[in-house]
Amino acid sequence: MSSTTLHKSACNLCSLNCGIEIEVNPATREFVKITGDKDHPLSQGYICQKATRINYYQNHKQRLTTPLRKKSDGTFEKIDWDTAIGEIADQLVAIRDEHGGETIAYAGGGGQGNHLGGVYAASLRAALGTPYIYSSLAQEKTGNFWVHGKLFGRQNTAYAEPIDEAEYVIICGANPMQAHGVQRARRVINELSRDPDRTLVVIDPRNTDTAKKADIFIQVIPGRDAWLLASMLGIMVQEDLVDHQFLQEHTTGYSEIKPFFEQIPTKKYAEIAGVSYETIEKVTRDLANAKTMAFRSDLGIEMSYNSTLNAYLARLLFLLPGHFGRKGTNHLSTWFFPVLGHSKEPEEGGVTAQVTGTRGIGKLFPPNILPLEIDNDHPKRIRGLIVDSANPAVNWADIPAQKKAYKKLDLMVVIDVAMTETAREAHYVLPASSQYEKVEAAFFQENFFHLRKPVLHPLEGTLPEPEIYTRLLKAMGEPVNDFKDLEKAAIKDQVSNDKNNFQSAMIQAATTQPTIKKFGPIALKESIGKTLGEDEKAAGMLWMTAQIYANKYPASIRRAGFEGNSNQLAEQLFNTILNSPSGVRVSRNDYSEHWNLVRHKDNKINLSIPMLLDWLIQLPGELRRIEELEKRYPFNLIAGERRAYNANTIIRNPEWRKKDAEGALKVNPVDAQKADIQNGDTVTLSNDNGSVRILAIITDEVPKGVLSMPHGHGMKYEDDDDYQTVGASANWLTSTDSCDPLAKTPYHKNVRVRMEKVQI
Ligand SMILES: Nc1nc2c(c(=O)[nH]1)N[C@H]1C(S)=C(S)[C@@H](COP(=O)(O)OP(=O)(O)OC[C@H]3O[C@@H](n4cnc5c(=O)[nH]c(N)nc54)[C@H](O)[C@@H]3O)O[C@H]1N2
Ligand SMILES: Nc1nc2c(c(=O)[nH]1)N[C@H]1C(S)=C(S)[C@@H](COP(=O)(O)OP(=O)(O)OC[C@H]3O[C@@H](n4cnc5c(=O)[nH]c(N)nc54)[C@H](O)[C@@H]3O)O[C@H]1N2
Ligand code: SF4
Ligand SMILES: [Mo]
Repeated sequence: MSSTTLHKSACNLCSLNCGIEIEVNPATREFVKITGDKDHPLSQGYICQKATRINYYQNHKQRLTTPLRKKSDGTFEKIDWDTAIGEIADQLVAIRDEHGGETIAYAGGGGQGNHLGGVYAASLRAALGTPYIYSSLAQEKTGNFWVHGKLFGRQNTAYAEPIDEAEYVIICGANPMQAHGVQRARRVINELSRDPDRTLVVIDPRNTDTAKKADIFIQVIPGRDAWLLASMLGIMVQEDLVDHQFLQEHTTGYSEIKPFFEQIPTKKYAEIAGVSYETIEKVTRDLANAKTMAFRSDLGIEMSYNSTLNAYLARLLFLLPGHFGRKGTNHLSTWFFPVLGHSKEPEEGGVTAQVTGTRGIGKLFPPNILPLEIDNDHPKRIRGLIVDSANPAVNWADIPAQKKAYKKLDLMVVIDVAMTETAREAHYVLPASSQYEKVEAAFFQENFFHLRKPVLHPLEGTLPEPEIYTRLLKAMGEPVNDFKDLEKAAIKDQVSNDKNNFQSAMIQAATTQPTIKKFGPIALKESIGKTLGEDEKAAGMLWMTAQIYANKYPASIRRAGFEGNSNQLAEQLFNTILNSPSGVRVSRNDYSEHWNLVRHKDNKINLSIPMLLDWLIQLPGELRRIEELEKRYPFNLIAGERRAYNANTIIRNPEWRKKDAEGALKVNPVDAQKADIQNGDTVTLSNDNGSVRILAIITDEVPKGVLSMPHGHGMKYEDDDDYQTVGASANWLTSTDSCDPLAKTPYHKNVRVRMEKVQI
């Protein structure tokens, strides 16, 4: 019997990144057993059923083990790394030099746990001279970020929703019992549900596992949240339930927004939203009077009609009664490892997309415009596309439009661990080492950072992304070799236990080597990184991250137990991170300092966003538009439900699912009866964009006229010689232009369709 080894890491299946312990058989590279890591400061041993199946991500038939190049007949041939890197670098340089770097775009950015590579990708983008990052985040959260930019002064303010600490909790358009989004979600929701002194309100069109735990379930009509939230704000303003002292101390603009909410016909709007007026009147009064109230929202209002307006109204709902910036309320925080930026508005000179003129938000561009930016004859259309850690050909809107657009590209490169649907569209495919074969990091949680050490050496033939980007830059002729002085200084520090040589060398390099800024991560990887060992050298860049954070937030770091001046704090942080296999709390909040995090000059929240107030008064017109659509198609498809066995498209082998293998469509009994559908029948969903076939299950969890299908299905998995598609991807039915006018986030929760039974 071969012996196994035990390693700490994090689950990569959702953004919580719970701590896990993996028992590995080094001989076979199999993950024999996965349990929760009790030492993880946040997850504390909690995992959900999905994490135990990570071996299906790590080991499967579609793992890539060699670079591939597409031949003229559309099939792929294996090529060696040097050839692949050399040819891709030449083609990138050729596109940049002939058409401009801005005609090359980067798509992806890490999914749920693959992030360190992104820093090195930034060096490649800098060398190419392109600001264009298309990201899955920009099909969900950018409306929120834009609103944060207006309210708090910066789009990239860290923002937290502590539903575990609040007395009154509203969950709107989120299903933490399945999708999590909240640490130890099932425990937190169960505790909330059981506690007679706390209240849980759930707003959802579907009677979800979370709704079943609620004290009050508000079953809104899909896509009508803007009317519901406006009605609640109307009640709040008209009954003067706002906290005037809070508004005076911490906000500006209440007098400007007040008239808009004084005019809301609250009863009519409740009726449009399909909810009981008495219920929302009670909820509004109670939330205003609660000692603490937290509000959690997610895709249910981000991927539906009026998405950016929803983000604004939802925030006013807790800001007006003063539930913000205290323990137990939503609040701002700090990022140790910032993944976002702040984009200026187009009229302030902010970068816009070349063809459609779309604004960037948080320095990201929305997937919904990507096909439009490629598939046209504009001189600045996208000609080169690098996709890393994303599978847009299944996950992003309008699969047919994407496939058509990709054909128009001069160069498409996909960097992935698996042969995905997107990889099949590419000219070159580069095999990455998995998230358990390289040093990686998890940091989406507040005040927290988890450096995940490799559990295995890279699978033969694969490379970690930091290495891929470094090689590409070298092959492009960029000066990324020139860091010997830094390396010497780092080694000197390591040997002498003195930490000053490296810092002085970095200061020196900053003045003498102008490229250090562009290639900083590589410089750190190749110097201080080398002292960490070959498999972990990519973590070298965290040295700089720690310096910047310590410089900005020394008091927050000290509250987490670190000591000394900002240099000492940075060194301690860096070393503690390197030596904490279960992750580290890097800082702690003190609410007395909270308002410094609001980035407007007066440190006050700016409540008035004229563009969204205009939108608010145009809701009646929006209703007419929706009603027209509803006439054309009888059903509202919620296209992308999170269930027990889906995890975006991170796990490809369908055998990982213990149930719901096909990802069935949920149909209300009345609708099923009308269309003569029995449990297990196959139905066709169709609209102008396309059609899919899907298995139906009948349940009153969805109301009449509403269908729900899961996200994360419809992948092709190799089965002997056959490629099987298991379940359907909703994105055959979604269109690029069915999206929010401002943030361009898709209306995936409001896909209008017809449903027919497939006659056999
Ligand atoms: N099991 C599992 N967990 C996951 C993922 C996964 O693939 N599988 N993916 C992860 C990712 S990337 C994300 S972004 C999160 C998303 O996490 P969530 O947003 O919590 O999950 P969803 O199921 O997409 O949608 C949330 C809820 O919105 C409701 N909804 C639909 N339409 C409307 C509407 O018009 N109004 C309101 N108020 N609600 C509506 C749905 O019924 C659903 O219950 O989940 C993460 N967690
Ligand atoms: N209709 C509809 N569409 C949706 C949604 C919906 O609700 N409805 N949800 C949307 C949401 S919220 C999201 S976040 C997106 C998710 O869509 P994507 O951003 O495409 O995310 P994943 O499916 O997680 O794809 C991650 C890819 O990264 C690869 N990968 C995993 N580990 C590594 C690694 O270490 N290195 C590299 N290079 N690659 C790796 C995986 O093999 C996979 O191909 O889907 C969106 N699409
Ligand atoms: S909640 Fe998310 S991170 Fe935690 S175990 Fe489940 S899928 Fe993994
Ligand atoms: Mo997501």
